[in-house]
Amino acid sequence: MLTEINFDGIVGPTHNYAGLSRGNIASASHAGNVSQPRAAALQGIEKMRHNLALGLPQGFLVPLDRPDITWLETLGTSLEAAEPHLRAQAWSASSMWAANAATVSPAPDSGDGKCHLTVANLVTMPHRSHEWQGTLAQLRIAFADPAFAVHGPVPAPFGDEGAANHMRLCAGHGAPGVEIFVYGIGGGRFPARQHLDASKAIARRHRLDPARTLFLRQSDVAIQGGAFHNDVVAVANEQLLFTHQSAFHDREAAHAEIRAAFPEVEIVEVPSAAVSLADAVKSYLFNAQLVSLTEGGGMGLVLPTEAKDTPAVWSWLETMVAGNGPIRQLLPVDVRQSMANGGGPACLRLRVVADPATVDPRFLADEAKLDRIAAVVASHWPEAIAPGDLASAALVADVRKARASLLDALELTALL
Ligand code: SUG
Repeated sequence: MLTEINFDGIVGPTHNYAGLSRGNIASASHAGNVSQPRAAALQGIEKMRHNLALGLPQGFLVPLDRPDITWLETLGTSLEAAEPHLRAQAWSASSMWAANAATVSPAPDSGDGKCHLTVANLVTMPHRSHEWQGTLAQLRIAFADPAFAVHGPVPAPFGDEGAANHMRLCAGHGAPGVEIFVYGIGGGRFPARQHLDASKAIARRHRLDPARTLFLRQSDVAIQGGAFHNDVVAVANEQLLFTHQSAFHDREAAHAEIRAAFPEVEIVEVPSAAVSLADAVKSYLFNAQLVSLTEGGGMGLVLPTEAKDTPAVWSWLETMVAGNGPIRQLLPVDVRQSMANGGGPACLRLRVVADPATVDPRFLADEAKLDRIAAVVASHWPEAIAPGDLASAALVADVRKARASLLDALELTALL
């Protein structure tokens, strides 16, 4: 049976705050702070447990090999000799944000009846531009079954940031959907990371029906306000689109296109007058996992605790759930370590609609496996990383050993 599985990126042992993402306000404002990789990974594991307890199928992707010496070698340098900005770019644990791992088109949407995945090239940000190789290696193992078609990246220079700029509307996860690609146009102070040509290439490769595929422009106001990905200002699930008023370039035209392609859509829009764009970005209200609860429970919003701490946001949400709308439950989770680098609950997961029996079981989670992962994290992940530590050879040895222990525990040493 086709069902939605959330694959969370396990936070890697090199998680640190180097302020690498221009246009990502949280990343810039926490630059130079001391990170807590162990706490970060444990927060992510608790989120997975939380979602399992809701009855939601859960999978994961493992951290990449960082610091990425191979990448530094291609730049003619090494960990010891690299300039500090390149060294930090080699160390980043940014693959934790699995919403940027790939774009996924479920089988019912595709002309060949396969679930298609295109690994994201992430070319806009140097520290993320060398993620795709390690991510693709995992996707090829996890989704090796003929039910899937796994594609390499769209070539540069067409920037692609994966599912973070992609939404799907459907009557049910296993039914044919309308896929919405949201792209940006550059030119402002902050970069637009998703190119229209990349989105169109993915739609062609995934054999999507043009009548059920939309390309909508993200508003410049949103990008310049810190929404470096569309999933910072909008999220969809089944027939529901939950969006901020300033998400799209031409709001009326965008809503009209969506309604024409998918007349059953319900658009829940948060007006700027109730929640400013700044509060939406700060609280990551829209970077929630909008999930279908079991047994006619309606939908739930798995939100960062920051949403609760932002008065305008929380009062709007409380009023909304008290009404008769599709979202019935507000479910805050603590992912503060990730949030400080601009990654909320939805950034940490990649949604794949598939039959779990077709997924390599090594990438699927249950409580017992999460216990095993948590035990490795508790004994091997560094407690703290300060900016100066990135030059430490001892720390490099520690984080390599930490990752190897995890891969060993998960029987994924092929990824070493
Ligand atoms: O690409 N942060 C990530 C956050 C990605 C969030 N994902 C989604 N919205 N789906 C980014 O900006 C910060 C890294 C640093 O500064 O060290 C970073 O890469």
